[in-house]
Amino acid sequence: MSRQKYDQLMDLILKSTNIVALTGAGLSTSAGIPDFRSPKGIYADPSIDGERVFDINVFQNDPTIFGRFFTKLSPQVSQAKPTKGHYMLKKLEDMKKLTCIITQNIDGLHTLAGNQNVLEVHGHLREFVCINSVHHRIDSTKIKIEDVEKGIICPECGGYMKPDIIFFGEHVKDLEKVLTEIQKADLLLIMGTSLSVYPVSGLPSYCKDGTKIVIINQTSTTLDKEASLIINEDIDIVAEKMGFVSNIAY
Ligand code: CNA
Repeated sequence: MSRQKYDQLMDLILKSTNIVALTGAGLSTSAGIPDFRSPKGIYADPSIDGERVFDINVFQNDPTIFGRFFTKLSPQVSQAKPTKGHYMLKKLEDMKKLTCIITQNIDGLHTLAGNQNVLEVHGHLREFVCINSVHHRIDSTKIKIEDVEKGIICPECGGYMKPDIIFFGEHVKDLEKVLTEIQKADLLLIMGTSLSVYPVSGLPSYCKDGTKIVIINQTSTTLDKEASLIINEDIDIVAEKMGFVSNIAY
């Protein structure tokens, strides 16, 4: 990657006062959590039925398909630590440049890195919630992972419980706040997402006129034509080359 692209990125950052980051699974691959669509991603695993695993209607009838997937994913997430890419965003917040992170990730690593204003639009794994009522919740630490495969039963109503993440067919979280934040952005920093999941893929269209869009992603995305700058590179390398993570010990 030419140095010129990093200089362009720094220039855009320095000229901005309200950066909003829109992040996806690519930010956490170097932490050992696979993404969906890369060659080694979750959808490439033949033991996982990618079409049905996050389908809420399937889950209601048979929680074991998701349960088998979760049993694999959960240890990967609980052992993961924030990456250089996460710390780059923490640094931008400390510099009073970054005002919000809108993430599709469910791994909680932005918060672990110390960022304050994180909107987890696809939810998180910290709690299990009943499919019948959002008020029936259990702290995930109280759930034995080996029980998830056969289905966790809600102690209040007997329905199935799932982690508080969004399945296909459910509404994303915090949409109003997300739109407010994105409309304030003067720079939208898109990192580690193929932008192929709706409605997040449509969020950049809510930016006000003149908002710059930067994409840092290993492969092309559906929004490349709209971007002021595209860096097709490993996010951790970008974070290092930009000098944002020099003080982090790994
Ligand atoms: P995706 O469609 O798998 O896209 C990920 C993108 O990241 C791909 O375009 C990759 O090329 C790119 N990428 C992977 N590693 C790197 C890297 N090191 N540096 C730069 N780019 C990289 O995943 P999306 O996030 O776009 O899709 C949204 C889904 C994925 C959401 O529903 C998430 O909940 C879901 N997901 C989340 C996690 C997590 O929380 N860590 C893991 C897997 C899936």
